[in-house]
Amino acid sequence: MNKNLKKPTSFFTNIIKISLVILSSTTFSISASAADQTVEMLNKLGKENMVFSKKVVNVDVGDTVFWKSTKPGHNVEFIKGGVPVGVDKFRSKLSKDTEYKFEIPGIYAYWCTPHKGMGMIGYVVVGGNKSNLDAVKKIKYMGKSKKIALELVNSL
Ligand SMILES: [Cu+2]
Repeated sequence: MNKNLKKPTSFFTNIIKISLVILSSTTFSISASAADQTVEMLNKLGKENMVFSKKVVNVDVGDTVFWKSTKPGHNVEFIKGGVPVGVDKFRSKLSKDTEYKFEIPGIYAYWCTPHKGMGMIGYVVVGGNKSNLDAVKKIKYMGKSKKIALELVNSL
């Protein structure tokens, strides 16, 4: 009799063990996303007009960047040729919060579509990978963004 009872007991013990493993890995993945970043879309920051609150953001692979539409009229658009190979187009709606989960390492250059010639540009560096820096340096910026881009790219 007792021997027959042993099997179900160990079966349930194993389920508890497996559940604990799943629970602990879930906890780990929550803490691993602590490097997520939030960038605000602003009309003014100090002496600057039309800016992202952080122009350069460094994240790990798998992290998400959130862009907050603090002031309306802005968006986020990845610049053609300014993102790692294999990354799809990304252009968010005007005046809306948006987010992007970065899965491919490298530099991501982006701008706000209406203000791309007014210096409203930004960069996300994923996984510390700068292998596409030469391509990013070749981006043709307009107006006020030219000088700002040059300084930012040299600081990456
Ligand atoms: Cu803008």
